[in-house]
Amino acid sequence: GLEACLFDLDGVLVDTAKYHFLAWKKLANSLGFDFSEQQNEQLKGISRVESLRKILSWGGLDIPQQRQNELASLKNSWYVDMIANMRHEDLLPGAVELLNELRSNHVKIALGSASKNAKLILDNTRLTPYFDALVDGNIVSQSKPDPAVFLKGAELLQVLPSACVVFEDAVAGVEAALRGNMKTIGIGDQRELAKAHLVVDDLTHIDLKTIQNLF
Ligand code: B16
Ligand code: MG
Repeated sequence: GLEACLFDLDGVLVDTAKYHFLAWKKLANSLGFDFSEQQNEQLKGISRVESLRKILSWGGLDIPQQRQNELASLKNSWYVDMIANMRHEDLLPGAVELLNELRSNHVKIALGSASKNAKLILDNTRLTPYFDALVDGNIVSQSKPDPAVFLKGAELLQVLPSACVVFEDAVAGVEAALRGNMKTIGIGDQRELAKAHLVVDDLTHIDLKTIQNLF
């Protein structure tokens, strides 16, 4: 049965996916090209360096590693400016209600995010106290769809992967959860996230009962 819930951050608990998109778009535009919202789906859940590599390939640009590092830092500085004023009120609908219900029912909770900015966002939105374990891009370098970020979370919580449910908005994240032998709930578009065990628009559609029914 259910023992733990593992949450992705961007696009599941907080609405930061739009800021990643805006910052990457600004970078691409500064390099003389653009990319679509459809292409942006492929960047969700993917690490910063991997994202940049994909974007540069879309623009047909071959850029030396040193310059790539500078571009990644530049994008991050824009992104950090955009999230600097995030508050508790910026959490996605249903997030706090679900976290409260899980805590009062003693379901363990971990974060499984690719982001190196995760701690900053959790602190600004006052979510940190909900988590029994935090796994982010500073701890795990393998990018989703590699399951490492979620397997590490299960390990820290001392639960089996098969007793975990992963909440994800990214195709790569759903794939990572499945490869880790975990149940997964997709947040977003049904067609995009078809491989998930269940897909909903947002966390208001989820309570403990819905999660337990997956087992
Ligand atoms: P950063 P998640 C991911 O977070 C984002 O979905 C992805 O768009 C981003 O590139 C990645 O974090 C790295 O973020 O640049 O802040 O280290 O969805 O896994 O919580
Ligand atoms: Mg995400």
